[in-house]
Amino acid sequence: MTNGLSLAEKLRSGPPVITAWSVLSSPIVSEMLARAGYPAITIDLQHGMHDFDEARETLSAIALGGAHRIVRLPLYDNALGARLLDMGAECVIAPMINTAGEAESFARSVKYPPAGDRSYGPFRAAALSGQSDGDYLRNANSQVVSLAMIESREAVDALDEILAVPELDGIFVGPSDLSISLSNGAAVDPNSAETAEVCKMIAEKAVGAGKIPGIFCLGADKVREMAGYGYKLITHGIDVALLDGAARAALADVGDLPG
Ligand code: 3PY
Ligand code: MG
Repeated sequence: MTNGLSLAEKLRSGPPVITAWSVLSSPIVSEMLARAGYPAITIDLQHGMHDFDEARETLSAIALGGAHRIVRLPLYDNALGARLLDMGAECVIAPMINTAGEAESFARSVKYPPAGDRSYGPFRAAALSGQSDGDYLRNANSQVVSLAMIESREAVDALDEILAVPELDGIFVGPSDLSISLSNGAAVDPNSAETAEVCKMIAEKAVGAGKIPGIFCLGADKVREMAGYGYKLITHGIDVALLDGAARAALADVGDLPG
C-alpha cells in the first residue's frame, strides 16, 4: 500500500495510475524510478531480462522506493505468477490470453479459495504490504489484481466472454502484438488509428463489464488519449528507453569540443 490505499482501490476509482516498465534486471534502477515519482513499476518477465531471483529483489526495491509492485509474466506461467505474488507483487499481468478458459485459469491462480486456487505462503508479501499474515489472507482477494492481456484478434473476438469471467479483475492491452495480429502479420504499428479504434472499444467494454482496463503506451500523447478512453493502468516510461534517451541527450548537450 502507498498513501493508505491499495493499488486495487486506486485502479477501481480515481485517476489513472502510471506505471514505469522494468526491463533491466537491476533492482536499484526500479527503486530509482519509484523515487523519481512513478506510482507503480511493472517488472517484465516476458520480454525483459529478469529471472525469478532478480524479480524478487526488484519487488523489495520498488517497495523501498515507495511505489506499487506489478509483474508481467512469461507466456502461460501461472505458477510463476503465484510465486511472485508470494514475493510481494500486488498485480499480475498475463500475456496473450485468447480465450475465457485461459482467462479463468489465470485469474483463479491469483485468488485464494473460494474464488481461486492460490496456495498459502505469503510471508514476504505480507511483510512488504505492511500486514500481518492473517490480514494479508483476509485482504488478498480484493487487494491483488489480475489483468489478462488482450493482444490478438482472437482475444478481441472473445472479449465479451473474457470480461464475463468473474474472478478476473481486468484486462491489459498490448498494442504492438495487437497491431501485428490485426494486420495479419504485415506490420507492428501500436500507434495507428486502427489500433486506437480497437483500444477505445476494448476500454468501453471493460468499463461496461465492471473490469479494470489497462494498456501499454508509447508516447505521452497516447497516454492522454488512452486515459480519455477510460484506461486506469497506463504504462509510460521503459527503463532502457529512459536511460538511452538521457544518455544521448547528455552527450548531445555537450556537443563538439574544441581541439
Ligand atoms: C504489446 O504491446 O504487445 C505488449 O505486450 C506491451 O508490452
Ligand atoms: Mg505483447
